[in-house]
Amino acid sequence: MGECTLSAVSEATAVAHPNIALAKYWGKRDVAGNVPSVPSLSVTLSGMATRTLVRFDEALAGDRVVLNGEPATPRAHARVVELLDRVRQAGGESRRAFVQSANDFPTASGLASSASGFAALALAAVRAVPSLDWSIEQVSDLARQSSASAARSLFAGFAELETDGCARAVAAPEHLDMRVLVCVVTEDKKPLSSTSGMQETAIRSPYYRAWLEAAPEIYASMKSALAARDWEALGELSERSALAMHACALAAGIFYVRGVTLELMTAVRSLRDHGLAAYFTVDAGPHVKVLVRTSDAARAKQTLEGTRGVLRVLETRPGNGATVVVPAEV
Ligand code: 2P0
Repeated sequence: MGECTLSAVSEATAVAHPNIALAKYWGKRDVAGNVPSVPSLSVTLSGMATRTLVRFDEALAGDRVVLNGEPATPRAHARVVELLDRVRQAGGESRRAFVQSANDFPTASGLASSASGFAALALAAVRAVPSLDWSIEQVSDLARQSSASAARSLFAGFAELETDGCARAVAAPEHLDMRVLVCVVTEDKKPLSSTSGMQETAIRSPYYRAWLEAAPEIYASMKSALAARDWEALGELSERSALAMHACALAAGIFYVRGVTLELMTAVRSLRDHGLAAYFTVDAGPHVKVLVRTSDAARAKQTLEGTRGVLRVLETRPGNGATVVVPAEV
């Protein structure tokens, strides 16, 4: 019997932040192993967070999962248990767990809640098993198996996820003077999960092959632009990646964008026409994330807030990776 089963209860709480892919991942090379077909490059954001407690407890007969104050749906419960089972298997752990997780932003809406959620869950679960002494790369690999984008949220600042499934940090948060204005346009959950959207795209989009060719080129150019701190190139490549991803999905009949999404994209272009170097990106949801320099943030925010259909604009910036917090901070 392992050391971890000696005590009745062991727990850890982790905080993780969403990350926004600037060079997008869309499509899986290995569906069962959840390995992406294309490399991606992201920025982890402070200003939005998931907080997750995992408590292994001898007294529990089964895993109990509470998400945002409610018992998890059967599907969410199953995804959490799958991750816990991997941790139990690796750590010789037999106890069931109580999991409590909450986001301070809308869930499953295209704001990368699965990225921060699975990053926080993976870190808390691993650190709650005393016999597991995993590196952050191992925790990232565990998170990736549940949600590929989550692999990137373990790392601070700019991170990448390669097609071998490995994620790593590329540049520190302070590498670039950047704000990300997250334009929230709905509190609703998205009608189609990213996982299903990707599968449908791969099967039905006549442009899927073109995406598989274009995405690695965009990623490689973006990595160079980031290294060179070339703001305009980074911004243009971010737009190109988002547009290529959405065009590819759209051709398969999958659209995450709404009217307000297009209005915001147009507003960003208009800001640029007026000399403000703002660039957009859009994930698997209708919200628009706008990249601006710090000195332009207030002006851009005002324009975006004034666009009809925008509920609010969150000002975020490149931030920390996932961390374990002491219970007093919870
Ligand atoms: C990304 N997205 O690179 C892309 C861009 C959304 C648009 O990864 O199937 O929750 O669990 O690996 O990671 C969102 O999908 O999907 C995502 P799975 P995930 O951030």
